[in-house]
Amino acid sequence: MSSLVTYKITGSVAVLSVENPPVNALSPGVPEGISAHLRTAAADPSVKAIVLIGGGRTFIAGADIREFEKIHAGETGSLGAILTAIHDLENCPKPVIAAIHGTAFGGGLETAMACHYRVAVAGASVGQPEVKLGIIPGGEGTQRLPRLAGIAKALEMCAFGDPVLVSDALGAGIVDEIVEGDLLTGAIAFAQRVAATPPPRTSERNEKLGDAAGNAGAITAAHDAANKRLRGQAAPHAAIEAIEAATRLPFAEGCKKEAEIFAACLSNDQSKALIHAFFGERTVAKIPGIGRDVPIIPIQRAAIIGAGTMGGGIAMNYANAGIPVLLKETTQEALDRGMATITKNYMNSVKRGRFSEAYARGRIALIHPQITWDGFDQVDIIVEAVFENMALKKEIFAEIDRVAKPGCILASNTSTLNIDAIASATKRPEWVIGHHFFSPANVMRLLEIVRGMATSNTVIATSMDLARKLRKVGVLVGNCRGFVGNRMFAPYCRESIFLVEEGCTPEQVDGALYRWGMAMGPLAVQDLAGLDVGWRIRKEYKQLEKPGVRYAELDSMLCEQGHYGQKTGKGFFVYDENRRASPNSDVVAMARDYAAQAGIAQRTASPDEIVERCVYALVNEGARLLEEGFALRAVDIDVVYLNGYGFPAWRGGPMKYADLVGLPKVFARIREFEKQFGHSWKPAPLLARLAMQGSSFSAYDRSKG
Ligand code: 3H9
Repeated sequence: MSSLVTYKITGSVAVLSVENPPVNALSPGVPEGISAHLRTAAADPSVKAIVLIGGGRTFIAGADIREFEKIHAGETGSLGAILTAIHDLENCPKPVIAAIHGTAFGGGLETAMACHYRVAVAGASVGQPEVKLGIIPGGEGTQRLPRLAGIAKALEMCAFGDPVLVSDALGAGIVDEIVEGDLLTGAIAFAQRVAATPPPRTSERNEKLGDAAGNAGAITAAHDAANKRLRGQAAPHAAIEAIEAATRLPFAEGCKKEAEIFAACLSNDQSKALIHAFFGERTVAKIPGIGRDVPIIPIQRAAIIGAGTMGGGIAMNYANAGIPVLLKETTQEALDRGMATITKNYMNSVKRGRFSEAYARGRIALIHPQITWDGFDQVDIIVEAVFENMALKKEIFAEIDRVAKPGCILASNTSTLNIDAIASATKRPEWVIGHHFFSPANVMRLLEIVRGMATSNTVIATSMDLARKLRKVGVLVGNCRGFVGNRMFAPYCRESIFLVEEGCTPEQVDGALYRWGMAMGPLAVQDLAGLDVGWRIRKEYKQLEKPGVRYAELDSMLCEQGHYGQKTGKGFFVYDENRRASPNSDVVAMARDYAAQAGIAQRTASPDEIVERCVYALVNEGARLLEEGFALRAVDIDVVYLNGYGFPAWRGGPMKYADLVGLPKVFARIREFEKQFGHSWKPAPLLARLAMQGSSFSAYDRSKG
């Protein structure tokens, strides 16, 4: 008998408990165990009813997503047993009660819906999150959920994948009762109450379905909402299609339709990309060589230096995590400005209904503004967030080295500067690390954690743990110019400007990438960040530019005319007072004149070429970072791009996207670009090697070469 599902009898009730930590996924052995124990219970005359519960912290959180990866890799997954268990549950002649705590997600909710009743504890949640993995419910959820909760609720849950709290699930009819106190005791009591009544089957309940004509409006509205909220994704529409089938087909035929759509989604690249993103977010937390035995410093108090846009946003992150934070500026005026922005941001969230006013005030009270170093000797971490100037940063680190207590982490929010050089201003470089937040720091999920030469394992492990507490995705990266994200972003931006210099309009360039799935086009992003940032850096490093190499000039030309992007109202686009963009015809004329003078041929590039030029520039630089060891794995690069740069998750991230296109194809195209555009397109040696071997970035392990 399966050890993944245990069997116990309490009085006249058989209790089946799924014991597959950490989340009781329906891995091979679990559905088989459920089916086997159901047979035992059905055959035992002393058993009058059955409870299905999850051991540990949750009910069943879904099918085992690793099985989908196996199917993607061409192996056979074991999903058939899940459907068998679902049928066995519903067809069981004795009432089966699902007892839910934690999460009943995906195949877990489908299992619960095949039971005859569902009871849950108050903190539990249910959901059909499959669309977040690029698939649809495949355990007949698209046919049972509308029968329990009605079409509108089923559309919302299956097309958008967000979890539903038990109180809401009770109102919707998904859950029959909320249990106060111990779940198992409550479930057994419920089972005893219903033991004598014939078990109701969800598949036979048609009263909430309505008909195709009556549901047409809701179906159309759901497609429209999916186009807006989940632009470019196929699975939400597929889920809507499966639910629509429930409105016009008998249950068994609806299930057949669901199976067809499920299989089509599973063979789609979008599911490969989204499953890669799901595991990627969890993989980046695992740092080779830093195990669970490395001690983590509890961060109870923090301090931030600099109350500008970044410093203020970082302070909000700490406050949101309940960590009191000192916020230091050099003048009272700058401090007041910083605190006013923080207060405004919190009050905007109150207006939008995200926080209550009391909650926002409580968070603001955790931020202590000051112009002195008072209390800096008490904190567990100091984060420097002043503007990018090495001399200033060194001065600050020398000072915090003097004031900080031993064992305090000294972090810099630098986005480009050398962490080792900053650490050299202290006598404790092992305590120095980069914490590169992304703007707006209270919104963007990415935190690049930059390891210096001397940074200790404890400081790294604490930073990774802290990232999670701050609700960020922490990615450990090496110390090179621009680290992972910005080093790759430079060639991406370069190509977008080259394309304009060659005759594309900014609307064509940004439009192609936006339609491809990027959250914003690259030129609009540069306008938002401020064109002057790159212009100033470029002037500082002018002496490093190589003769005979083409550099993007149009952004510098705009800056020389005082056009820095959104902040001056003009850049690659023109901005009105509401920051709405419209075309800047001067750019096209400027590009034409510059191209004539620099001998750059004018041509039109197709949307495909625009995407290839920009995205393959990311891939080529990513391959270099990977080979040089500045990124631990290809997936770390993907997670950086998915969480910090608006790269569409359903394309997997730049490296996964290249794997899905096929590295030989990407390599061949980059060689063509090299012939056409020269030196900047020299293929990364790792890309060339993996393409020749027919391998992939995902399979690459630097330690094995
Ligand atoms: C489905 O059900 C399709 C059906 O319709 C088809 C039927 C035929 N499988 O997130 P955590 C791992 S599709 C395998 O850190 P938390 C996770 O990788 C599925 N592994 O914990 C991690 O491993 P590691 C629908 C899974 O407490 C560990 O468990 N269900 C699965 O922050 C802990 O995870 C979903 O999409 C899984 N299903 O959050 C639910 N789930 O320690 C996906 C987790 O090695 N899961 N793992 O890094 C979640 O949303 C969250 O994990 C959950 C817990 C909220 C459950």
